[in-house]
Amino acid sequence: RDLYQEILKAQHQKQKLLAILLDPDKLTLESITNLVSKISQSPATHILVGGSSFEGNHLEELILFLKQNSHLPILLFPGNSTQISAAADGILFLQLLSGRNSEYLVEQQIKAVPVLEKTNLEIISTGYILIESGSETAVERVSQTKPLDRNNFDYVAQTAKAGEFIGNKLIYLEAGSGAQKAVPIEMITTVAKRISVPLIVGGGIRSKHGIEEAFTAGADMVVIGTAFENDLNFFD
Ligand code: 1GP
Repeated sequence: RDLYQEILKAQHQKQKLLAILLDPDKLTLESITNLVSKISQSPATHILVGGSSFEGNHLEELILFLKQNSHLPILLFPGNSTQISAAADGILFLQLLSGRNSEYLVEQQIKAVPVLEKTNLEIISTGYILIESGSETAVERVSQTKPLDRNNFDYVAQTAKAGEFIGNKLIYLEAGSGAQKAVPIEMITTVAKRISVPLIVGGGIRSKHGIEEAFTAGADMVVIGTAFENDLNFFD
């Protein structure tokens, strides 16, 4: 299975992708049975696993359980190099393009290499761009970086394009988990027009309308975390 080729194929066929983000920090292994059956009934096409702060405690168990009970591909969405498990299918190998902290531009990536070399994870280079969203988010706090101005569409699009030129295979526009305001729709349109690699959008999207708007604007994949965490019936 080649997850990136599947994403590209979906992009070309204009089939929109929906990822549910599970943060191991906020989940107990007891709650997960119910959660997995809800995910199976939902329109989700991917499961992302990760968070900004956890230290990878029950990551492996969580992923093994998900693998046994769901057919959806599982992509790691790591906050740092400790959040890697060989049990997943692939990893969004993130580079925080909006920030100027070398730790998240290259240091964590170097630390991850010896771990990744022992796995068969599909590694998908992803330019990760944090957008200002109303108040400080966990990504901002943990990475100690400033998000990009939510009104400067052109600079954000230029940053995304630089990621593509560097070799990022995906671009992820992130408002931050639980963000007050999601990524502006017009920004999604501007970035989607400028880049040719698939575009992921997430953070602060709380309604079906919000998901549809992001798709219409040009997002290839939308990520939903908090809305599903708070209401397991969100996708009903
Ligand atoms: C966070 O983009 C994801 O990295 C999802 O955000 O929790 O706000 O849905 P939410």
